[in-house]
Amino acid sequence: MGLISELESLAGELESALGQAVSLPEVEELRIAFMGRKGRLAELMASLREAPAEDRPAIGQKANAVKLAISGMLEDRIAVLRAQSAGREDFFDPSLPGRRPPAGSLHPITLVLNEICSIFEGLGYEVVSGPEAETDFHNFAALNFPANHPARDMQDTLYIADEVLLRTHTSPMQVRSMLERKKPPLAVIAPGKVYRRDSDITHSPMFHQVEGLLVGKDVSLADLRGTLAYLVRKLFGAEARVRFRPSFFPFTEPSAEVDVTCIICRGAGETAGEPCRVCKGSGWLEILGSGMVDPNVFKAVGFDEDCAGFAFGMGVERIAMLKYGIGDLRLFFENDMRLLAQF
Ligand code: 2U9
Repeated sequence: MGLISELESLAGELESALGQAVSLPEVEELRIAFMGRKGRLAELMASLREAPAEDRPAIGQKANAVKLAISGMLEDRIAVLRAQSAGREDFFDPSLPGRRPPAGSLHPITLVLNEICSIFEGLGYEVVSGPEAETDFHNFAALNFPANHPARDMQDTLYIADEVLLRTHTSPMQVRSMLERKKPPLAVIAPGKVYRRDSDITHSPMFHQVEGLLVGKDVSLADLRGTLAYLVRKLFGAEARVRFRPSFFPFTEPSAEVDVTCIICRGAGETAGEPCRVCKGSGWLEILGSGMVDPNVFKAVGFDEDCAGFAFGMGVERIAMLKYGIGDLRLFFENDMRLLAQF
């Protein structure tokens, strides 16, 4: 580009930069950048020496005109900004760009809840939600908890009245779904808040669960295993494997705790020759409880004795800690922007 056209485009550049400048310091910065001793104009003038002698007068003339034009533009902008800041609160410049409000984001627990729900929606499950204050029947009795079961104790459960409590799991929603549906088949997923009389570094009095229930004919433990293997591969990646360990819950028989291959050491049990710190060297992490629905549960909701079903439940905070590498449960409840802004 010739010097003349470079000089011409300088004025245009400053004009658009000034349009963005909303404060006097910004205008001053532009003045220095364009008209300062080492500014854009000075730079162009310095190369005047290299121009052919016969072109120099024309270039010099152009340079003077541009200098005049850009100092005029700077002065005009300064005058506008001064008028604005001189207490004229009614001053409104419709050409100024709007200020973008900071965008929020979803809480990591919500992200994991949504992800698990959509995995099961893809399998045809219906997402159900309902009351957090529940009756003893929906939370305990229908789920085959005996009258003297320790979980029913005031020490473990938050009671509102004699027979009314804050649900200790989302299972009452599956009880409600079965009562509403009256007969199989049924496949529901119940996400939500649950409450327990528990509070220390690794327990919060409120936390989140996702539970699932599938009831039909000839539903087997193999269906449960396949479903949970599918879930962990969606959640943790195609390499993730599951392992079942025998366990006990009042509402399932048989019952199993489910482990996934450690997401840090991928099941090896060690990283760089040291025992893996996340799985403590075992190569496995516990993430779920599950089992075949106990016939007593079907009896309580009036389902035929010959139906069969599986159920499972998981703590969402635990899954989110593993998935995002969050080491402390309390971080989920403190609403510290330094954590939340990362999602
Ligand atoms: C009905 C029948 C059966 C839901 C199940 C578990 C196993 C389980 C825990 C995981 C970690 C709770 O958040 S946690 O502490 N859950 O181990 N839950 S089977 O079984 C049901 C639910 C409803 C009608």
